[in-house]
Amino acid sequence: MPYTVPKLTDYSAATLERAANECLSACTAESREVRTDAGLKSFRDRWMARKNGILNQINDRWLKGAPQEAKREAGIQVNALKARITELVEGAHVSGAGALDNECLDISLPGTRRPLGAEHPVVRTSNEIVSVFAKLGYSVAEGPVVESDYYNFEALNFPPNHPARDTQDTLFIAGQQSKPPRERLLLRTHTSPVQIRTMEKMAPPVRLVIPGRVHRNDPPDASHSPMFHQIEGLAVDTNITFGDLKGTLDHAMKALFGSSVRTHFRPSFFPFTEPSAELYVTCFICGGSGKRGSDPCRPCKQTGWIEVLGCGMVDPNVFEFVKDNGYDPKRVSGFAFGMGVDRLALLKYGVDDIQLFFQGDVRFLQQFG
Ligand code: 2U9
Repeated sequence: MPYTVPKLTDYSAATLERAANECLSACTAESREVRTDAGLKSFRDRWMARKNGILNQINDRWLKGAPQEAKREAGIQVNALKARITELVEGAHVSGAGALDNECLDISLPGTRRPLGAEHPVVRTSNEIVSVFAKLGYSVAEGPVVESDYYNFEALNFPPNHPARDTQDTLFIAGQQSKPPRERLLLRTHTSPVQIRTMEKMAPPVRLVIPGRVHRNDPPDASHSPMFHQIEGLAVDTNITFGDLKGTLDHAMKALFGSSVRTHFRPSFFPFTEPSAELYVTCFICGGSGKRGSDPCRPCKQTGWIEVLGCGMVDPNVFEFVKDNGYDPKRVSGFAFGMGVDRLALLKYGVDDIQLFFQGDVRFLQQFG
């Protein structure tokens, strides 16, 4: 006989407890008899339905029906009972043969493939470059993407109205006008601030390689993205020379692009290095001939040389900002370099549109799996 809610003859604690236990064991028994999904639904409705569910009937008959002096005890018992019943009903599931039908797994069906994915080509290129310098004893440093004007520009020898500031088209954080210029926050345009922060904390000698995301207010096109990745490096010690710079970078390029590549340094200018240079390597696509078979080599624009990075001797003015921590330009010297990782990944993987790297299109990315 299915359970029905009895009218209570008296509202003593003992009677209420007995009635509650009787109700609970009835619900437990019924929950074990659920064989199908439909059965589960009708079981739930029978107990929980807002209109005329058993729990509702208990409310009406036992709570509302209780005399004033028994209301408190009845309330306690009924609420405790409702909580247990609710737990039971929500925990109920199809059991026995029906459950098996539901639970039976056709192992002949193909499994759900969980593609593992792979390292993003830009990340892989970045890690390859970092590991070349790590093998040379360089430590990896990282820092905040939201930087202050001081660390992104001033401490790097960009005086306040230096034209290079706007060439770098900086993305400033809004609502900073009230702050002193050097404290204004911006999205870093290079990872160089990390070198300054590190030199403030670490006395020389220092060997650093700094990978990271940078931002410039550049309109996105096939070779520009407002967000891209850089790797910069810094070596400071007593009498570091331009020769050390050339030797280190020549070794690194051979480690990255093959021992046959040759390097070439062309004079250049950066506010934070003096003298400065751009480093070219023989094109690792056409081997330096500028030709791929009879076709012109596009990556090196038929020059046979590919520009990889900018570099130079750290401008002594930069050391002035960290002099108190042992970076006395009369006692130490250093070299630094910086490269755009995404551009190298484009060349390395023969991709001709940087946007493809950031659109998250798995059909494109899984090629690098
Ligand atoms: C300190 C001192 C010197 C970092 C350097 C470059 C040259 C450079 C560009 C490469 C491609 C930026 O992404 S890019 O457009 N960077 O050419 N960066 S020297 O010089 C420093 C950095 C920090 C304290």
